[in-house]
Amino acid sequence: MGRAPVRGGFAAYRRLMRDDPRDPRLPTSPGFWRSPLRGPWFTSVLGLVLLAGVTVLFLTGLVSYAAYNPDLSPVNDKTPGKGILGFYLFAWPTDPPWLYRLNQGIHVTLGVTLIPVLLAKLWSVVPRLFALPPARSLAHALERISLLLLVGGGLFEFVTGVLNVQLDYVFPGSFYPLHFYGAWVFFAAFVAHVLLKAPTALRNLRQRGEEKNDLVSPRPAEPTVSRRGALWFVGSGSLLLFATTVGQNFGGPLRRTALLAPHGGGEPGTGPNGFQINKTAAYAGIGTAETADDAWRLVVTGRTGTVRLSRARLAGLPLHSSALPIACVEGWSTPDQWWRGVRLRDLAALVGYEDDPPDVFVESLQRHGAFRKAALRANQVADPRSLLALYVNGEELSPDHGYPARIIVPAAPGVLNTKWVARMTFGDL
Ligand SMILES: Nc1nc2c(c(=O)[nH]1)N[C@H]1C(S)=C(S)[C@@H](COP(=O)(O)O)O[C@H]1N2
Ligand SMILES: [Mo]
Repeated sequence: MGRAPVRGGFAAYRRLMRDDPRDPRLPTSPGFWRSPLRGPWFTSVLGLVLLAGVTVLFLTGLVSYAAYNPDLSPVNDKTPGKGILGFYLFAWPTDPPWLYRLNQGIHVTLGVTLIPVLLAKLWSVVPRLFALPPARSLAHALERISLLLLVGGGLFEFVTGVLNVQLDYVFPGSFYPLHFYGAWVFFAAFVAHVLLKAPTALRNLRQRGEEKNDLVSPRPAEPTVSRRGALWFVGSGSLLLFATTVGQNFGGPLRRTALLAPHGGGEPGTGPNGFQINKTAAYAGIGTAETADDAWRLVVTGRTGTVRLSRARLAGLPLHSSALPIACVEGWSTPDQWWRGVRLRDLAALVGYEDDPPDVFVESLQRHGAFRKAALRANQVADPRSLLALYVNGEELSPDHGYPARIIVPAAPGVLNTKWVARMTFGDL
């Protein structure tokens, strides 16, 4: 009993090597693949959808990476070995304030929506994965290697992306390099593939698939659905994923439609602090003793030395309001919240930078975790909407949203909006 599969496997292997690789019982044979849906038209339609979609994913991904300002300071840089792959980095702007929210919303929502298209595309060409001989010529060998990078890279990017969005930090600290380097491998193979295949794909579309190719089964089974029907099926799957994901880009009732958005983290509850929480105070190990008024001091260092400010002193400084969202790399974002606090550039002025705010290095009370410190660039410090917030929506910050004080900067990714701030060091980084 237990040995049967082994012998079966061995027998199959012998058939493959000695007898006939065209035996239709083997996946190496075209006759093994019987779906009448496979063919040039079906593959080309899906391929062209992916051509547009993957290009947008790649570009929004690169932009998202630039938003971390990784070239500013090693603490922001999750991929220190990137070398020339960081050629395009630029100083992330503070306008429009919804820039990161839009970019990352598109990246994650589109990525999730394309999953059925990717799977259908892979299914449509799977016979080629098994085709023998492995290579007919050097050119054919190179093409197949590039296909392995394409398929492997594509699956890798979708899987790491979905895991990061759904399970948060399954890759402690290493999601960024994996997803970043994976993206370059995938996209390089993707570009090569597009250059090779796009002319054929366009021709196939014009000819409505009348032309035959190796994807067409030589002994097709009875169709149970038309090719158009199958495309509708894939499209409906995408639509369903879209409809159950897109709500995480919004607040209120729309957020509740995001059935596929991650759950089980901090429950936002209701009231002024009732918007999405990334890491709770409890998770970050922030206790009430260290945030109490008599214990907590903000330590600000700069050109003229160090000042220590109690929360009462901070609240006595000129306070300003700005309406800004929180937008996380994981794709969720909140609508604008009303933050109130001290301008970052006023804090810079306290330590000797009256008219020329420099970069700042921000540290949290939090002792462990990748996001307990971040660097902000001079343009972010100088923006009058950038605050060390004490209040949100007319109330004290809740512990989960960063009490006693948190950073909020327009257009920046959520990770730069450090919570439970303890120390700010101004000076060019
Ligand atoms: N100290 C600290 N600050 C932090 C984080 C953290 O883990 N620790 N998470 C960041 C991330 S990734 C996001 S998206 C925002 C979320 O802010 P919110 O929980 O108030 O919505 O906080 C940021 N600030
Ligand atoms: Mo985040």
